[in-house]
Parts: sequence; structure tokens; C-alpha cells
Amino acid sequence: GTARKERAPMHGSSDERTRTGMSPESLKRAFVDSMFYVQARYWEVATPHDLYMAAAYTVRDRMLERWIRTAETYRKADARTVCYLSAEYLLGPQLGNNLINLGIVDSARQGARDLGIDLQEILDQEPEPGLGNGGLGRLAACYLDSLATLSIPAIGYGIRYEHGIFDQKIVDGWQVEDCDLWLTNGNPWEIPRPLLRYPVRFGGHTEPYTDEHGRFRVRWVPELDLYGMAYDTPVLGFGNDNTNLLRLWHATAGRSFDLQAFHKGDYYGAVNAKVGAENITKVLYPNDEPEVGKELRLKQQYFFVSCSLQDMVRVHLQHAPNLEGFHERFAAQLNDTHPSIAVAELMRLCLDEHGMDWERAWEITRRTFAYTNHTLLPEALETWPVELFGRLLPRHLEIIYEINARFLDELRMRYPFDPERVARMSLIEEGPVRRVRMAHLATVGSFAVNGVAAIHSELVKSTVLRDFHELWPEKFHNITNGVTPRRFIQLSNPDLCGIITDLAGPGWARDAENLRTLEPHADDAAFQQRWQAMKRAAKERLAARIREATGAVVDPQSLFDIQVKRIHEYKRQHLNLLHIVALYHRIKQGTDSDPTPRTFVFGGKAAPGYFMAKLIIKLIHSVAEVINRDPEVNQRLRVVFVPNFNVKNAECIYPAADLSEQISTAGKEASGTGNMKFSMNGALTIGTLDGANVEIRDAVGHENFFLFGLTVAEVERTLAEGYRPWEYYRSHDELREVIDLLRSGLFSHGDPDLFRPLTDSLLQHDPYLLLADYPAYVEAQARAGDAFRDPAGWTRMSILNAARTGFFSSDRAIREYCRNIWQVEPMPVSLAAGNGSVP
Ligand code: GL7
Repeated sequence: GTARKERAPMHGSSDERTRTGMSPESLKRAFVDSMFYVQARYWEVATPHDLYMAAAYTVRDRMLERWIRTAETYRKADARTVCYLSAEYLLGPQLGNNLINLGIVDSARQGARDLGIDLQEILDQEPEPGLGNGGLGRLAACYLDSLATLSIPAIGYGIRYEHGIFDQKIVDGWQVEDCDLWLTNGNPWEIPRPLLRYPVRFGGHTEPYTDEHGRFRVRWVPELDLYGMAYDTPVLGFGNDNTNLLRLWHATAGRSFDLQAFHKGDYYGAVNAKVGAENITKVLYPNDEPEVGKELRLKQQYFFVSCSLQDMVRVHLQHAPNLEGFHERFAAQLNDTHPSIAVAELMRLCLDEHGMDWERAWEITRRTFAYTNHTLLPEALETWPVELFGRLLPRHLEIIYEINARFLDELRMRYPFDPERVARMSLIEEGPVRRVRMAHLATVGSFAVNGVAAIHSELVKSTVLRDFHELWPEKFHNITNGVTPRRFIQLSNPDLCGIITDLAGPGWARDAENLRTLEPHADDAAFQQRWQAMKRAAKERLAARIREATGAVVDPQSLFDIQVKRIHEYKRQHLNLLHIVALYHRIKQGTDSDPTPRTFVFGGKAAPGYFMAKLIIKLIHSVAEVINRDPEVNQRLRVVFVPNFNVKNAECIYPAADLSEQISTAGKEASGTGNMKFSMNGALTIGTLDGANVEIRDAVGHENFFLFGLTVAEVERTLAEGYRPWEYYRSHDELREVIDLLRSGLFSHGDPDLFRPLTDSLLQHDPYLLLADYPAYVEAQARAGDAFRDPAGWTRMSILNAARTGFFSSDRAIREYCRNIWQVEPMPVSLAAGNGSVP
């Protein structure tokens, strides 16, 4: 301790500053040094990847003082810490974001230019860490950014997948999955912590024993153990000096484990076991709204939760003699049910490893966790077969049974004449296959439960967790999602950033409510011109990207009508297609009344096993092929599919949108976050009253939003009354003609069967009510098309959308979590205040 401190070099000396300073000069010098000392390359042979790596190390060096000072500050202050437990973090490229948060974009650009390098080319080299599927994983990444920016002591815990979300290729209009290789060329942002390893065990059995105080205890005798090793990534705040930690766990076989097998003389068995252990963190499950009960998935969940809780316990015990007060040191957020096994694991740690009694352990556990629900889709509510659960985690199943027995006793006392309610609320679903209900475990084991948009939180209370809400009304909250304006405005839309900064000053990126300073300028002609130029430039950039990626040529003057998100029937990309085919049909019939030229842009991945979603991708390509090559139509309509929608592509797409498609069936999209990114960048929304659309519409003004479609109540009523999509088909001429076109083989080289599964599903069941919403959608689209022909009116609406969406900053969301759920306070870090030591 002290001896080390005295010998520590002064960090802040002029030597240090030359090495880690932020001027173009020192950046340049450090970059050249990194090329030599880290990449071991000289200029003449340096590849673009070498340039990227040298730049990344140069930037990472500049993050470390903040990071270390932050760790020191939090530790000294013994600060209450948020632990965000998430199976997914869809971070996106790091370099550009870190330059922004360090405030050195201009220095870096200057330094690069001096060396004859274009900064953008370096940025383009970065493979993105796609450790998430979609909205849920990206939300976790936005929240890390905001936690650091708001100076909240926080750790993100997750899984270091060797392969993140697959790369999407398109072959003949079909999605083909390719393995994501984000780690193959090295990841400069992570710091391996080989000494930070925890054992994680699986299988085996439990046995009772009596401890030295004569107390009854249970011992878990596992069959298999392995280790989780930490890889740390620093997460910079913006406009402050705080730098938080993202700690991702990598699975490796344990040494003891190897030795056991070796001792049995089974060399190949040992090697196999090692491979098996390392499989746990091999690959991210590519299902948006997961439904598969795969054993490896449960292993992943338990693996990362166990490592994270052991890590938290280690930290706690540095300050305290036992686990008392654990819940005061940490607030642990369960990002959906994926980490909800944490409830049983913390109980196990308290009971079995730290000798605590049940009541005390339960008290601490329930006061540690809070749970966010992200979906109401019945197929996405996680349950695990009891048999599988007990085979993998026998001790946890026992603990869950005990939690349940005590909970059900309470319920029976409270509702003595309502056994059905008690059965509904049980942690175990009884049936031919008994299953553990993870949402119930999370709800019972948490002090707070929240939904992710106002309407969603109401639906959580009235549907999936209704009985729990009746029991514990005060436990339920709403925190409407948010997105970070640093990545989704400042980084991705520099021209918009310039406009806002000129009006509002640089502070807006820390206080997005300042976007309101745009509002009084909405009708100002000169300002409108600047706004249109900004939009135009973004559309040109996207057009160039589209041309590069697909060969398609699109006109930046046309209305850019964009739907990018995971492909799912409830999101209704095919409703968008029905409208496109209707426009095509009208032009061919000569009955068109909407002469607004449009470019329809789609993007999004389908889960590899989701047949309908893959067929929708094929249909988009098929419709595009017919429309784009028909000279009678292609001056007015173009359809493109941007392959491999990911964070990097998204950054180029949101700023270029005129119209944002948010057209899910009401009640299905918990919140959406793409909807926020679009309107912040001045797109108008065409959307249903679903998820955060409701709040976006209220915020931007109803007159600046193209609303259509059934409400949640109307959807319920329609389905309850026995919905017959066939009748809409029969009675609506244009709708019938559109569907008949899809069935005619026109879009499938004469094969009338190709899209049959889609059209049959629509005509026979249509569970997402496309046909019921079709007339209203087409009518709203006509209003949008008309509005676009009035540039001043449209630009005014565009400006007002951007001006009024400050509420949807993830900073606001995180402030609400801090105040209403976590009860944590900011702990600002000051570089100046440190003693200058770098131990
Ligand atoms: C999701 C919801 O579908 C989405 O509406 C929401 O914005 C997001 C973040 O809260 O969470 N739930 C879910 O399971 N996935 C989502 O994107 C994959």
C-alpha cells in the first residue's frame, strides 16, 4: 500500500502529458509509438487495420487515468453501486464514441490529417461488438453511457460472446447467416483480468449435513466446474471524468477439472471437457424475443450471473465482515428475466457459502434486485422445464421450491378461497411438463418491477403480472426507455449536432431538454434551409452507402420512408409491403393520386429459425426487384434492403430518414427505441398507439405525427369478437388486389406458391391484424405523402420532432431509475483531486 504509493511516479508531469495528452501533437506522437510498440509495424507496411489498432490504443491510454481515478474515488467513498445484469450489450463501434466522450474528435482529426490519414477511414475499420440482438441489448449499452455521464457508480455485467449476432448476407433475396468474427483481429478496448476468475459449477446432486454449530445445512456436490474470467471494458462518461466498468465473463475450463480427467488417464476426455466448458461463451443466441428452451442458454445465464454475484460479494467483503448490508452497497438490475436465476444464486451464496439463515438471506436478496420486463409476447416469457433445471442446477431448484413453498403459504393465507389464483402465481407451472416461471421468480425476488413505456407498464400490471400487481401495487413502476444523444445525434449526425450547438451551446448533449431551443426557429426560413441541407446531406450519405452495399441507385430528393428493426410478424414489415404493392398497383393502373416519389428502405435480421421472418425478407427483395426495374414505376418508387443492419449501419440510417415506420400491432411492442432515434434526428413517425410511440406523439404534438390503427382495446375487442381477416379481403377491393398480386407469381418469377405461407397466414389467421389496420395505414401514408409535398410544412414538423424529443434521452431514463428504483446518488470524479499516483 503506502510504500507503493511513495514510489509511484507523478502522473501529470510534463513527460506524462506528452505521452497521454490530448493535443494533436501528443496524439500524433502516441499514435506513432503505438504503431511501433504495440502493433510492431512501420509505416510502409501498416495496414488499415494497423492504423485502427494504433489509434484505438492511443485512445485507450487516454481513458485509463479516468478509469483508475474513478475506481479509486468509488472505492474510497464506499459508494452505493448499480450493477446492471444483462445477457446482452449491443455496444456498436467504440472508437468514435470514445473520441467524443474524451472531447478529442477535432484533435484526433487534426493529428490524423497531419499524418496524411483520413480519420473516417480509421473509424470504418472497427468491427463492431454485436453482443446483443436488438433493442434490449442496445438499451443496455445506452444505459451504460448515461450511467457514466451522470457520474453514477455502476458496473455492467454480462457475457463476452466469442461470436456476437451473426452477419447477415443476402443471397438471391434470402438471408444467409455468417459467423460474426469480432474478436479475430484482436479487441483493443478490453483488458483481460486473468487473475479475476470465479468457479462456476453445474450438475451433480445435493446432500444434507450438520455444520460445526449443529445446524442443518445443504452441500452441493457438482458434477462439473469451470471458470469465468473477467474482461473489462472502460465506459467513458461524456462531459465529466467518470469512467465506469463493463465486465464481461469468458468461460474457461478449470485446472482442477483438467487434473481430475488427466488423473483418470483420460487425456482426450479432459480435452473434450475443456472444449465443452469453453462452449458456454461461444455464441450469442440470435433470437429476438427468445422462445427456445435450450440447455446451453440456461448455462450461459447461470454462468454470468454466478460470476457477477461472486464478484460483488468479493467487493462487499473488502468493506464488511459478512454479507449483512449487501443490499445497501448494491442495487442489481435484472435486464429482463435472462439473469433472474440471480435470485436463487444470491440465496445460495448467503445460505450455503456464508452460513446465513433463510429469513435474513431472503431479506437481503429481495432488497438487492429490481426487475425490468421488456416484453408481453407470451412466447417470449421465459420458463424452463423443471427436469432440465434440476439436472443443471439441483441446488437452485431446491431453493426455488423453498421460496415458492413459503410464498404459496402466504398467498393461501391471503386468498384462502382462491386456489386458482395461488396456482396462477406459483413459481412452478403445473402441466404435462412442469416448468419454472422466471418472470415470477424475478418479481417475487425483487423490490421493484418496471415496464419500459407508459402503456407497456400498464399492460404489465393488467396482464402478465396482474395478480402480482394486486398483491404488491407499490412494487410496480414505469420507466420509459431512452437512447443516448451522444451516439445517436452527436456521433451519427454531426451536421445536426452543429445546428443544435450553434443555438443551444455545447451543453445540450448532457441535457437533452435543451433541444427545445430549436423550437422557436421551426418557421424561420433561413433556419429551415439549413435544416433541409442537413437532411439532404444525410440522405446523400445513405444513398452512397446503399449503392455501395446493394448497387441500387436512390434519389435523395425522394421521401425516405424507412423501417429498420428486427424482422418479426408483430412489427409488420409486411404491412409496409402491402402499401408499397398498392402504390405500385395504382401506378400500373393509372389510378395514382399520390405523386410523391418515395424510397422505401428496409433493414433488419431475422432469427435463423424464424421461417416467416425470412420469407418477409425474401418478399422485400422480390417486390424491390419488380419495382426497381420497371421504368413505368421506378421514377416514383424505389425499394431497397440494407443488408446486415447493425449499430454502424444504423448510425448512417437514422439521420437520413424523412418518415419512420413504427407500425407494430398495438400492445405488442413494449417500447421500441428506434422510434426515438428517428424522431430525434428529425424524422416524422407513421405509427400505431403502441409502446413509446404513444409518448413520442404526445411529446412532439399530435399534428406532427401520422397516427393510424386499432388501439390496444380495439385489438382485444376485435380478437374477442372472432376476427375474420377474410372479410376485410372480400370487402376491400384494393386490399384484395394487392394480396392477389402477391399470390399471382408476379413477384416470384411465376411461382404462385412462394409467398403462400405469408398470404395464407394473413387470410386465415392474421394474428397481428394487418388486414384490419390496412385501410387506416394506407390512408395515413397518403397524408404523409401529401405533407411531404409542402417542404416548409414538413421541415417545420421535422424540426419540432427533434426539438421535443429530449425526454427520450437515456439520461432522463437513468435519472428516473436512480431516484425511483435504485436510490443512488452521483459520485463525480475529479482528475485534479487525485494524489497523482498510478499504482
Ligand atoms: C424489447 C422490446 O421488444 C422493445 O420494444 C424494447 O424497446 C426493448 C428495450 O426495452 O426490449 N424486448 C425484447 O425482448 N427485445 C426488445 O428489443 C429483444
